[in-house]
Amino acid sequence: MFEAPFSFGIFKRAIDNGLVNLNLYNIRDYTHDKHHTADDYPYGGGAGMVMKPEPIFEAVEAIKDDVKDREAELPIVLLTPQGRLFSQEVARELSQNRHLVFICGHYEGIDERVSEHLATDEISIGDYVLTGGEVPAMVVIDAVLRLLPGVLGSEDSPLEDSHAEGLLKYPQYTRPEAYRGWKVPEVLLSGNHARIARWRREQIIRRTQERRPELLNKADLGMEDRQMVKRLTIKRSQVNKDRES
Ligand code: JCQ
Repeated sequence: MFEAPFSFGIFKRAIDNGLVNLNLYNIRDYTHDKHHTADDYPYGGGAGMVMKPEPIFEAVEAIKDDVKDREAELPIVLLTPQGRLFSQEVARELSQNRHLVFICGHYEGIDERVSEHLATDEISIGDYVLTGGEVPAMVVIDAVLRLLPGVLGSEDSPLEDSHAEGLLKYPQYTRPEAYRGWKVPEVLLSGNHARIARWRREQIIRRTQERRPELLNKADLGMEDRQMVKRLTIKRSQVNKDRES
């Protein structure tokens, strides 16, 4: 499951250039019985199986032994719907570590002693249920890797992402100038860079207010942006009034 996403493009290059290392540990390899049993019935009854603690503890202990760099902290991140919600801010925080360990659960859940006594961090990528922690781990790894120096060609481009500053991106266009009759906004062809910058900023604010209003309250906006929010809010309430009448 982990091979394909990191075998192409930017991440492949980062790995080939030695900027990052990804090591996979199979929890089943740390079982001791003939059938490599990693799960068992839940105490107290109920549907589904629960992952046993011993192979997970032993796998993580093997990782700790393999990590030579004893000075560095070793966060043990458990991907679970019960974790704190993942965000760009959490990605930035995780990206400060030399090493990260991700535990991917499966089945109906993991024995609670893993979260109590082994994991140092529990992260959820959102309020939905998946069949395992692998895809969430890939999401987190993707978001963290692209923040590491040198992983994206140009070193400072992650900061330019509008989601990095907590707002949605402005609409983007490339050639052709008209496609099936749909024209690129005239302002982008004007060559007037000040006008283009103003238009983009207005689009950012407008779309964020329409689609993700909660992001606007969190973002720390400059004076001009706050004035733009006010203007758009007034315009919108006027539009609504016109509709009602
Ligand atoms: C992560 N949002 C959803 C599935 C059990 C820890 O135990 C389990 C983990 C999973 C996978 O994680 C998610 C998830 N963030 O479903 C079942």
